[in-house]
Amino acid sequence: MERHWWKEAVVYQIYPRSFMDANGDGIGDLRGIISKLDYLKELGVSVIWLSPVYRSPNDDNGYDISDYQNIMDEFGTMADWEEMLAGLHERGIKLIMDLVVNHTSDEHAWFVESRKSKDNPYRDYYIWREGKDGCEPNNWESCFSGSAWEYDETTGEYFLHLFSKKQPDLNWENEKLRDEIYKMMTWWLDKGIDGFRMDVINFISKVPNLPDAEIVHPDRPYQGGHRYFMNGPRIHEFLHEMHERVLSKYDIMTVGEMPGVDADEAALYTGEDRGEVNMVFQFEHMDIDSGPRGKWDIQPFTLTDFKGLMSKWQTGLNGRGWNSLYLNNHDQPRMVSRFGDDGTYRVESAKMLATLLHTMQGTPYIYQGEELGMTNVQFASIDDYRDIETLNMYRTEVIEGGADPEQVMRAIHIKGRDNARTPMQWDDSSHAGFTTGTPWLAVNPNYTEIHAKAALADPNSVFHYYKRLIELRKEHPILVYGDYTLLLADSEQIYAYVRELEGQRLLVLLNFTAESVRCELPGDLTDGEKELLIGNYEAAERDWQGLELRPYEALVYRFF
Ligand code: TEU
Ligand code: CA
Repeated sequence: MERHWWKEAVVYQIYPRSFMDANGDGIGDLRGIISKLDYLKELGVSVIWLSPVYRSPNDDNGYDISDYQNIMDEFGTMADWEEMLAGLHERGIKLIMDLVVNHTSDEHAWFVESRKSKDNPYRDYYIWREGKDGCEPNNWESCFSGSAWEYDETTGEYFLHLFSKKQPDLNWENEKLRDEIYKMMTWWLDKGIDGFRMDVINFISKVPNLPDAEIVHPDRPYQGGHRYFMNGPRIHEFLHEMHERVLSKYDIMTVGEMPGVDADEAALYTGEDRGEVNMVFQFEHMDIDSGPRGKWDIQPFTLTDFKGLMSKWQTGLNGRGWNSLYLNNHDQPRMVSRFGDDGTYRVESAKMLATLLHTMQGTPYIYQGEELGMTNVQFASIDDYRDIETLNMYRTEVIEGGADPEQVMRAIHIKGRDNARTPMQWDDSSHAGFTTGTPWLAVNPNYTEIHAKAALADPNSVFHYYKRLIELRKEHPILVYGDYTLLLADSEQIYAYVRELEGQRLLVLLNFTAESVRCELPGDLTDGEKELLIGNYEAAERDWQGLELRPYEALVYRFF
């Protein structure tokens, strides 16, 4: 397997709106990030993925871009951005920017032109269709509820928006549009950035006649059209073209966010001889608790289900491509609340999950606050929420659909995206030291206990454990490149595996429960001479014949 810096990297995701507010308007900004560069350096991460900072009316917090080559007013200026980049590079940290090119804002100059008339030169930059019998051109549902089509009176046609109606989809069939995107990407790369995280990049190629989706939920007005736009007919061609024209000219890192991709498809996107992207950011393990009706249809899952999914990616992509390792981001609930225990064993389980992420094959991603063990939040009222996905769903289900508000709020508490977006908890002063003003989204009330200042001061904190994991990955290439073999596949309590590289061997043992669990390992593992690389409890003498793992215990051993 080829070695690359982006395989050995640990990425830290900044969601700028919620990271640090420098000017007291309640909104995180670039100068706030600049003030925390030493914190990032201290943690030891090698790459920052910065969620969008481009000009935007903020219908979807910057994922609706009205100008790709300017900075959002609330976040600061291009000079601030340049200072941030220089500050990162001085500290040996690379920067990858979010590239959102499946759609723009409806306030982007291209769309403003496009909607003016049917013969406008920009008309074909977007996906316009006539209605069908006075209704939408097809039955697709938007990812943010309702129809994926919006009627536009000026020309009497509909435009496609897979996300909000302020996020019209770009028409990648149009070569001129593709040229403009490549030019814009080159402009950013020439400013010195180190790569791109590509938003829903496997949605850009749609089946041209946009067929109706199968009716899977007859009780719903719209249906998921995924099979007609996920991994669509020209997707590999477009990505290869982008690689040839832009990406291949730079030593950069590219990660494609790709909902609905499986390991075989991922091998095509990331195969090293194919010239598309370096790694995928996939969702199979994020869908583990989603039922047939989607993410809000929350279902229980077992540890064996989870291990099965994770292992499928570990073995399925080994030597064929490259994966991202994550359990949360700005769209997902907090990992300690979802996969661990955010009560009694918050610290132990946050460290245990971190151990999993940093000891598998792939590139680990840390989402801001994860290194503190930040948790989900339960705001009492829908008025406390800001996320468009959550608000649209609530309106559709409760206000228009008559669903039980309590039940819907429960789902929001478990799955809502604002769980991840409450401001970073820096200290125990008001609003967690995030702002001197009123934060755009309230701080999680547990900030008095969970915050960076306390974590930095406590050698046993989640933060210092992450720091050690990041160092270990630099010291031991086996953590990055080693083969993975699952052990104890049927255990509902323990996640155990072996990593192997060039005659070296590591053993990882993770207790996913709040109880002590006895761990029966094969003889060659219990007998071999080994050293503890990292663990989330005080080191103790172990009886390997009847090994007991304490609640949420994590252990990583190296064999001699
Ligand atoms: O998310 C794409 C995506 O797959 C979402 O539908 C995701 O599954 C959903 O948010 C989970 O609830 C990307 C961005 O990460 C997200 O923040 C944007 O809202 C979206 O694209 C549109 O740009
Ligand atoms: Ca601000």
